[in-house]
Amino acid sequence: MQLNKQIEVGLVQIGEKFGNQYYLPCSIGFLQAYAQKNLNNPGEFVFLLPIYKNIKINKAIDYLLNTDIVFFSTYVWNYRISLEIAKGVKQRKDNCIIVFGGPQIPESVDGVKTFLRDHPFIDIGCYGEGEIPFLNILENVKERSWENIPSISFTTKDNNFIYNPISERIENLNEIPSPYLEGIFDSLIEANPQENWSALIETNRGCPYTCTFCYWGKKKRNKVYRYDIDRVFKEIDWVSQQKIQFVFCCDANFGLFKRDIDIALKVAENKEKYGYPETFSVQNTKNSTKKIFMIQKILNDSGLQKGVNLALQSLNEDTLKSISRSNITNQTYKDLQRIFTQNKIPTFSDMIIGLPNETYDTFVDGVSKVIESGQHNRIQFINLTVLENSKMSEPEYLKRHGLLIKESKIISHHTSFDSESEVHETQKIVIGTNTMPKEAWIRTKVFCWMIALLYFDKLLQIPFILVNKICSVSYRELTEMFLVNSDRYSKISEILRFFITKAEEIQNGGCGHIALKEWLNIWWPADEYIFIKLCVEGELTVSYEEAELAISDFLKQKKIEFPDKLLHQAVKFNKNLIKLPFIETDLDISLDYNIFEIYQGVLNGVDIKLEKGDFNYTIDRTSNKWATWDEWFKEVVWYGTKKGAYLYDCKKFIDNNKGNNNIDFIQLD
Ligand code: B12
Ligand code: SF4
Repeated sequence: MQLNKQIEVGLVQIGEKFGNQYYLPCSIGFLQAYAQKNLNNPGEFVFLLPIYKNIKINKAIDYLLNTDIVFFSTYVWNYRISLEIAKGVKQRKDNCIIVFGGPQIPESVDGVKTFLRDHPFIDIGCYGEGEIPFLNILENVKERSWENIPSISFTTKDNNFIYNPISERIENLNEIPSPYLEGIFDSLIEANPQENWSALIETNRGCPYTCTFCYWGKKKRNKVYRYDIDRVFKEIDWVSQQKIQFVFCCDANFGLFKRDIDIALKVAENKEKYGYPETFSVQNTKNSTKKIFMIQKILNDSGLQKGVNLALQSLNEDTLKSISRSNITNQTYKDLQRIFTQNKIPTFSDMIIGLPNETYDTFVDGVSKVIESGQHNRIQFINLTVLENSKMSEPEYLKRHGLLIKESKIISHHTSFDSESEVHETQKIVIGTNTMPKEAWIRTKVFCWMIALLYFDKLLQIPFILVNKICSVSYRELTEMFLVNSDRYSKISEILRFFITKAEEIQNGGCGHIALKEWLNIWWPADEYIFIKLCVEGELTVSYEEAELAISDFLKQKKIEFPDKLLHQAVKFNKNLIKLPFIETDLDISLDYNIFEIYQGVLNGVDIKLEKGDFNYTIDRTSNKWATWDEWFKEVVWYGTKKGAYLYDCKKFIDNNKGNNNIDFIQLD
């Protein structure tokens, strides 16, 4: 390194494209902002614009070849591509210093030692908060002396491994300047006018909980430190002025502090005033019904959030204990579900497949209960992954719970199928445990896809709700009817076999999604793939016939009294409510039972009794129409996925519209 020349600093934080947007590379921005404020001689350094997206590896290497030092910000989604770029830079310029940081860098002595030995082209691995080490590395770059820098490990020239313990966290976060307000991203935005940026806002750091599957769930990250509210407000103004549509709040527990209500109000006020941000996505705090409700009401009323994620992960007490979440009560979940339903704010929930001490039975019973407590929009079933630095990644924990891990490709659903991607990122998926052996994991996974298809994609939600309400057949039993291979239901059996193949594929390292060029060229989750296939290939009718037969067989076998006509009409009604393209008319429909009222009652948490009579409805199939399959794939299946908004609106039939050209009529027998 020439001593009189400016030091060129390369920055890499590769993010994924969500829709048509990239996140501004926030983490690297924090580091640069902190260094620029605190460097003894900032003029000695030139910071290149960061590489923020997946570009060709050679292009990235060429871009970095003049640098003296390159910092990589690494997460599970950009780890391998970062390694490839770093290796290439080092091969072509061996005096360039390579530094890796971010949650992907092991914090334990053994972990980081192996990491550095496995990747000899990396000079320094940095764990934990990065501001102080980043600054110190730059201050010492000319001498290359890293001995006194906290939170890093490196190998000396004579091949000695040095581990410097992780430093205390920064208590006064206001010492870290805001990358947004300091203009760190201004030239990046200017240089890339084609991009539609999203932003991340951090109002505090830390999480008081200790969930074993989470990077944050460690004692050293337990204390929550806050930024001054003025600064947070100024950042919100900045994103509004930059016309940023999507903002994600990094806080692990939004709503933990009373001031979070003021923050939500400020974002809502800005949306009203400037039109931006359009969306503000937060992760709710736990155990605080009132604050969560108030915040979500503000966000939903202002259109900043469309639906609330009520994450619960598992309902099984033993599981909650073993993942250290027993202090996060499911009662809060239930209360919130009820309040949101009453206030007509849509919710969806997360449940994780493969957690310790979970069995097939506990998991699917849990799913049933979540639906019964009011979740009719969507449960997102998430595969458990083992994250670096989490409690779960420790050998003793893995052994104790018999976690079987498969390294498999990371492919997020609804992202573009990119056949030219040079590197595949991978994640460690749990595909079996002591209590859920591999076969049981497959059964669980298949159950999840089946209930997603039948219940949350709304194919059979109406008959399921009726049978559950009138005869107390659980949602588990209703779904398990479709998990039987039988010649009598060949279509259903074909779907079942497909799901089993996809689950096996995950156990063998695949992703379980399906991408088709002619279906928007994006990755579809297996249930949505089947939903589309049935619609596109005109197979809905036969599937509904089989479904009716399967439910009827089950009820007879169990000697459960349920009128055939009621079942038939519920199935047919449901079929006619499925949104489809190319339809130009509304549909009037006559039923002999108050099926729609009962259905709506359950969705809204109101008890309505079954009645026989003359019930006429109009299905509104013309307020929203889709003229091509592509439009329908996108607007209905993809964008509607979280709420499972796959059914048309329907209202009680008032005028006698029969004979009107724009309305068809069917009488169900
Ligand atoms: C915002 C966020 C997202 C956003 C987008 C992130 C993005 N693409 O930029 C969304 C919502 C899309 C997302 C999704 C996911 N996320 Co996320 N997400 C976060 C979150 C909440 C904030 C990250 C952040 O920017 N924080 C603010 C910055 C300043 O902190 P930081 O990134 O940790 O950086 C500091 C240090 O790590 C360090 N550092 C970072 N880089 C570098 C580089 C150098 C050289 C140095 C020295 C230091 C350093 O210094 C920084 C400042 O102190 C974190 C949790 C959290 N609160 O941090 C999880 C987190 C990053 N996500 C995580 C995960 C697992 C995911 C998912 C895979 C979840 C899933 N199962 O689907 C998906 C996949 C995303 C994808 N495919 O891109 C994990 C990552 C663990 C890992 N080893 O990578 C985290 C840590 C949460 C967890 N559960 O443990 N996520
Ligand atoms: S999962 Fe959420 S609550 Fe649990 S430790 Fe991680 S951030 Fe905290």
